[in-house]
Formats: sequence, C-alpha cells, structure tokens
Amino acid sequence: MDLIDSLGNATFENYVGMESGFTEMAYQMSAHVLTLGYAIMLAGLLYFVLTIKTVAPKYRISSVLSVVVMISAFLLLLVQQQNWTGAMVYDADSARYVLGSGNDLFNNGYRYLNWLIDVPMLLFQILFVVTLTKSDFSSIRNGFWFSGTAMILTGYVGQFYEVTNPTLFFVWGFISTIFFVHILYLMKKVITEGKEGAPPKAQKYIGAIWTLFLFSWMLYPGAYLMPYLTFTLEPAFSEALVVGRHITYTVADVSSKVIYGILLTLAAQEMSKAEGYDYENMENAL
Ligand code: RET
Repeated sequence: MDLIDSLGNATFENYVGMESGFTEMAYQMSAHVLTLGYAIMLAGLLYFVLTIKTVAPKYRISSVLSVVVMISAFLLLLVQQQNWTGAMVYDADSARYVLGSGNDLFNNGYRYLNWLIDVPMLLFQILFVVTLTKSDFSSIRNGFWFSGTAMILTGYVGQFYEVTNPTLFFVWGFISTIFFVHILYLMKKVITEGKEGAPPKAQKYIGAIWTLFLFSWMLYPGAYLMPYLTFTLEPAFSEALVVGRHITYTVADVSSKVIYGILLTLAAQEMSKAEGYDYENMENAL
C-alpha cells in the first residue's frame, strides 16, 4: 500500500516513522527535548508563584496569567512527549524506531488547541503591566483575542494537509499569517505606548520583550513550514527535520512563555519600585 493511502492526513513525523524510521539519536533527542519542555514549565510555575509578591498588587494579574500558561503548557507537553514515545516503537531488526501499529499516530494538533488558551493569555498579560497612552484597552484586547483565535484555527486546519495537499496547506497558512501580522501590529503599538510612560529601567525590559516576542513567535510558523524547509514543493520525509521541529517548538515555548513572563515580572518590579513598592527593602516581603 502507498504511504499516503495508509497514513492520509497524518503529519510528516509519521511518514518518516513508516518510511525510514528514526535512528536512536533522532528518536531520543526528540523524546528528551519534549521532556525538557515540560520540566521547564514546572520550574516556571514555581518562579511565577514565588515572585508574585515582588510586584505591586496591580501587576499581579500578569503573574497569575503566567501561572495559567505554565499549567496548561505543562500538561500539553507531557501529553505530547507520551504521544511521541507511544507512537514510535523500537524495531530490533532494523535497529530503528518505527511507527508502531495499534497506537495513536503522532500529532501536533493538541498544540494548536492548547494555544487557544495560551495565546490570548500571553497577549493579555502585557496589558496588565504597561499603561497605554493613546489606545483603548478593550479594543486592543478584543483585537488580540479575535486575531489570535483566527490565526490558530486556520493554522490548525492547514496542518492536517502538510503531506497530502500542499496547496491547501499553504493557503490556510497564508490566511493564518494575515491574522499574525495584525497581532504583530497591535503588539508593536502596545510596546511603543507602554515604553512612553515607564521608568528607564522598565523601558529596557519592555524593549527586550519586543525583540523576544518577534523572535519566539516567528518560530511557530517556522515549525509549521518544517517539512518544506528543503525549498521544494514536496514535503521532505527527513528525520533531521522532525528533530528540528521538536527543538523549534521547545525553544519557542520556553521563550514565548517562560522568558517572556520573567521579563514582564522584571519590568513590573521596576515599575513597582518607581511607585514606592520596593520589595527589596520591605520586611516580610516574601
Ligand atoms: C501558524 C500557522 C502558519 C502561519 C502562522 C502560524 C502562527 C503561529 C503562532 C503561534 C504562537 C503560539 C504561541 C503559543 C504559546 O503558547 C498557526 C503556525 C503565522 C505565532 C505563542
């Protein structure tokens, strides 16, 4: 039977698993990097709980949103890791990990649905730290929510076609990108206005948040495009690209959720100090 007939809309990881299988290194690196991801989310969870009182009460909702993101990402990445180790089984004859039969196939779809929670939370979070000088809070919030949801749902549909129908894959990916550009536009506005009224040290962190935001959010479309990064119109069934996708997602997740949340905490600490809430010089501060 043809690979496409037996695997249909499955993502390209499964095709590699069935066509050539994975070497020990490719299989284990994937498993380890997924484990690293959920371990970091748990560490991040502790950081955001333990530092909540280092910022003035009005900024604490940002830490609470980080806690929500850490818990949902921890659960998702745990499931994702088990999905990987469950889908691929060791085959002693070929000395490779191959796609097993009888188990679920490997799928990234859970990630997309998890983003439905995390993307709005991450976008709202910054609105509780910075003060907008011109824009209206609720119109930015609604724009973030609308475009965030639309970007994810259109991408979710597209990723099912990454092997079977490149045209649909690129069309849905393109529609998703339009919403992504809208999010970038809104975020740039929030950063520019947010910087205006902030104390100098906080301004430095807000500037760093913009760089981090651009870098980390761009990695997600990069992971979407992974099977086509050989620049042909056929998806490449390469184990290096599979490992590359796991690594890209992990770097993106750690940067866009954990490091982003830490930078927001640091900015909020500086703003708190400027407003007279200085946790470093408080008794029983923690
Ligand atoms: C998709 C589809 C292809 C085009 C674009 C995409 C963008 C995805 C982004 C996701 C961000 C996710 C985050 C998750 C945190 O938990 C949907 C892959 C542009 C930007 C930050």
